[in-house]
Amino acid sequence: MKILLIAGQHWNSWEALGLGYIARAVQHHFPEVEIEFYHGSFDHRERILNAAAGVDLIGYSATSQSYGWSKQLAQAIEERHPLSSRRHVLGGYHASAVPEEVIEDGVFGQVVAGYGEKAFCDIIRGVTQPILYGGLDETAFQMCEYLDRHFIQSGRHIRETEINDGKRIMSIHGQRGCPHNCTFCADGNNCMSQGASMLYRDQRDVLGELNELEKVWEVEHVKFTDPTWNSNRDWALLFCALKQQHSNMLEWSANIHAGSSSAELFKLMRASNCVQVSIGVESGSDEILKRNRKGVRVEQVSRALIWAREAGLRVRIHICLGLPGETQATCEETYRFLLLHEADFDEIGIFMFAPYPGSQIFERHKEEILPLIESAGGYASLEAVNNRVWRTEALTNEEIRKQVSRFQLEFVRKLSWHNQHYLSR
Ligand code: B12
Ligand code: SF4
Repeated sequence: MKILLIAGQHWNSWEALGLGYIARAVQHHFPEVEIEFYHGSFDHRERILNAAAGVDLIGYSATSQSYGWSKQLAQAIEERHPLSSRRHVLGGYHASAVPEEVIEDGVFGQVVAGYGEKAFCDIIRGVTQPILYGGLDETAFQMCEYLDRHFIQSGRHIRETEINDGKRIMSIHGQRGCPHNCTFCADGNNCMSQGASMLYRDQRDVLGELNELEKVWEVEHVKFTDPTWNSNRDWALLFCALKQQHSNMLEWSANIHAGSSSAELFKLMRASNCVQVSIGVESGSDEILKRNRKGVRVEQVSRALIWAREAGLRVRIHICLGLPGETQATCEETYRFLLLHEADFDEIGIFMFAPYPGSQIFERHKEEILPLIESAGGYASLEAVNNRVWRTEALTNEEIRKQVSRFQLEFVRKLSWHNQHYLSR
C-alpha cells in the first residue's frame, strides 16, 4: 500500500506538524506501508499529480482557506489517474469544523474531524465510514512526541526563515487544546478537541526534543505553536525551571493568554531565554471582550503588557476589529488603549474579524454568511484583513475595513510582517 499526505497551499504556511504526527503513527503501526509527503506551498502541483499515480490512499490537510486548493487537487488527481478503489481523506481544521458539508461536496469520500493519528490508522485498517471523530488519543500523543522532521521536510521552512528572519527557526508543540471559549476561534468551540480535555506533554520530553532540534538541525530559535502556551501556569513554570536546570539556553517564543500570565511567569520565561511573547489582545473594550468570551479584562491585558516589558521580553500583540458588538465607540476605546500602551509593544498585527468555520460565531450566523462567502469566492476569501463578508449590528463591512486601514496607518511603524504582506499586495 502507498499513501500520500498533502498539506494545503497557502501563502502563510508553516511546518505541517499535524501530518508529521499522523505519519509517525502510521510508521509505528504499519511499518510496511510506503508513505510520502507533499506541501502545496513548496511542491509544484504537477509533481504532486505525478506522485499520485496508482496511490490507494491520499490524506489532505486543510484549513478553511486552503480547502478549495485541496479539493481541486483531489479532483485533478482523479481526472489524471482514475482509480475506483482510491480513497481521498480530508483532515485538519476545515474538516473538523464542517465535516458534513465536506462529505456533501462529494470530492472527499472520508473526513476526520479532530485529531488524526488514531482515525487515519483506522482508515488504513479498512474503516469506511464517511465521518470519523478523532478526539484526543493519549497513547498516540505520547507515542508521537518526537516528530520526523525529515519526513515533513522542515529544511525547506528553515531555509525560508534564514532568508526572512536571518535565523534557523522551527516550531514545536507542547500541548493540545485550549481551555478558553472565545466565540471567534475554532479552538474556542472544541472544534479540534471534540470536547476532550487538554493534553500536556511532559516538559522533559519537550526539552529532549529541543535538544534534538539544536543538535540535528542547528536551530537557533523555536516557536511554540500552542494556541495558549500558558493555559496551565504550573506546567509553564515547571517548563521554564527545568529548561534552566538543564542549561538549555535555546531561544524561544510563545503565544500567551494575558489572563493566566503573571510577572513571575514572564521573568522565568525570560530567564530560560524566551525572547518574545505574542498576546491576543483583540480589543481595548471590556464590553467586546466579555461578549466574545475572551476570558480576560482590559485591565489584565494592561498589566500583562507591562509585566512582559519589565521582564525584557519582546512583545507582539494582535488586535481583531469588527467582533460582534463592535461600534465606532468601541473602536475608539481600542485605539485609546493602543496609544496608552504604545511603548509596551514592539509589533502589532491588526486584523478584521473573519467568521472562520468551526467558531461559535460562524455556527450562529451560518445561514446569513454562507451565501456571502460563496459570492465572495469561497472560503479562501475569508481574509483576516479585508474580507467582504462580515459586518456587525452597528458597522458595515466597509466601515470595519476602513477602521482596519486607519489602525494600520496609525501604527505602521510597528506593523507585523503578516499585515505588511497584505499592504504590499
Ligand atoms: C500555529 C497556527 C498557525 C501557524 C502554523 C500552523 C502550522 N503548523 O501549519 C501559522 C501562523 C502559519 C498559521 C497560519 C494560518 N492560520 Co493558523 N493556527 C495555528 C494554531 C494556533 C495551531 C495549529 C497547530 O499547529 N496545531 C497542532 C497540530 C499538531 O495539529 P493540526 O495541524 O491541527 O493537526 C491535527 C489535526 O488537525 C488532524 N489533521 C490535520 N491534517 C490532517 C490530515 C488528515 C488526512 C487527517 C486524517 C487528520 C489531519 O490531525 C493532526 C494530528 O492530530 C491554530 C489553532 C488556534 N487555536 O488558533 C490556528 C488555526 C488553525 N489557524 C487558522 C487560520 C485561519 C490561519 C490562517 C488562514 C490565518 C491567515 N489569515 O493568514 C493562516 C493559514 C494557514 C494555512 N496554511 O492554511 C484557523 C483555522 C480556522 C479554519 N476554519 O480553518 C485556526 C483554527 C485559528 C482560528 N482562528 O480559529 N496558523
Ligand atoms: S482565541 Fe486563543 S484563547 Fe481564545 S479559544 Fe482561541 S486559542 Fe483559545
